[in-house]
Amino acid sequence: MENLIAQKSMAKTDGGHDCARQSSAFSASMEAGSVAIGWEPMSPTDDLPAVSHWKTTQSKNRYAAVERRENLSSASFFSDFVAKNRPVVVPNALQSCRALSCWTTDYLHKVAGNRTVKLKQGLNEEGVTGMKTIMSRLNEYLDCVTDFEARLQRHEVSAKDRPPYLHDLPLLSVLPDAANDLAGFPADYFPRWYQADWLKFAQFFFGPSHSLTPLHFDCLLTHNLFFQVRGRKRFILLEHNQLPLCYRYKWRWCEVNAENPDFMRHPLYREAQVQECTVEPGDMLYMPPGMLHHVRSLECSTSFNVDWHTRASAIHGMVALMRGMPLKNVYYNAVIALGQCTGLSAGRVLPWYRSYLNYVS
Ligand SMILES: O=C(O)CCC(=O)C(=O)O
Ligand SMILES: [Fe+2]
Repeated sequence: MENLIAQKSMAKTDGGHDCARQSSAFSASMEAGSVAIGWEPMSPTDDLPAVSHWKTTQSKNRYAAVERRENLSSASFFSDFVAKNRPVVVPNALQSCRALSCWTTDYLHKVAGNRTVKLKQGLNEEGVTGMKTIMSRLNEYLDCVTDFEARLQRHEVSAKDRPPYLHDLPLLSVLPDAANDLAGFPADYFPRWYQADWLKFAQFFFGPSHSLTPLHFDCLLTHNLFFQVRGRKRFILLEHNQLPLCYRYKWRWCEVNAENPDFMRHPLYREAQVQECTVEPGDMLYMPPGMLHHVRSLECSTSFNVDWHTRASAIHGMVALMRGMPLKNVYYNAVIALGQCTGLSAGRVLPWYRSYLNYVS
């Protein structure tokens, strides 16, 4: 709440459009027992230094670049990248989807503003141990993000003041009509088993500049196709075999701060082989199972992804029980393996898998 109070007092001094109205709306709705809850600042030591410094230090390309392949056919995608566990960026893969132009903040207000959404607060360089989830009306959240972006431009706030992150929610729960906006989507990048129902497996992300997902791998050891719709994101990537150098905790997270590693604290990371890419609106990024990724929004950003299995990766994901994969995750992998091996369609197995899509690990 302190953050909202701070924003409120700043608002008084500059008198412009601000979070003051939202903050009082948040407080009022909390008093009324509504689901909306205000958010708090991260501790001053968390996360990034002042924005201007961050911009100069973090926009440098310091690591090996992930391969970029324009017009990659789905056949080459499977033979050259999926089969070889290699990441790739396909620029403009979404070029024929109208989502690229229409998924603006105004549009989200209009089509989904009244929905209640779950937000993640405290995803920062310190990791995920301080993370909380809070509920908000989407329109109040969008207003706060808009306000934050305006203040950031004017250098009145810094990265650490950013609002929470709408992170990893089922796309159709936010935008039930997304299919219309994604007509022309290249679904042949998915295995045939997913092609009719891929949208039901898609997860949505919307967040302010500087939003961060710290270093982790995807918890079911799925393949991941990530689609950038608006804004840019920087991915720092490491192959799964680098995991012993990254100081893992809670199954899938790593202590290392991939943007600014502390080699005194994490000396093994000195040897790590690191790659990176920046995805822009329309781009698709493929990450093979287990690839470690640290993701920073360079601007206010809208994205979605689909975690998917082949038969082989689903079975591999079950065997990962021996390596410490939580039982719950093994169950989800078993559901997908069962569907793919018996011919039960993706749509038919979805009821057993759906809770994974709402699962916050
Ligand atoms: O975009 C982000 O912040 C996180 C993306 C991610 O972790 C994923 O696609 O698995
Ligand atoms: Fe991820």
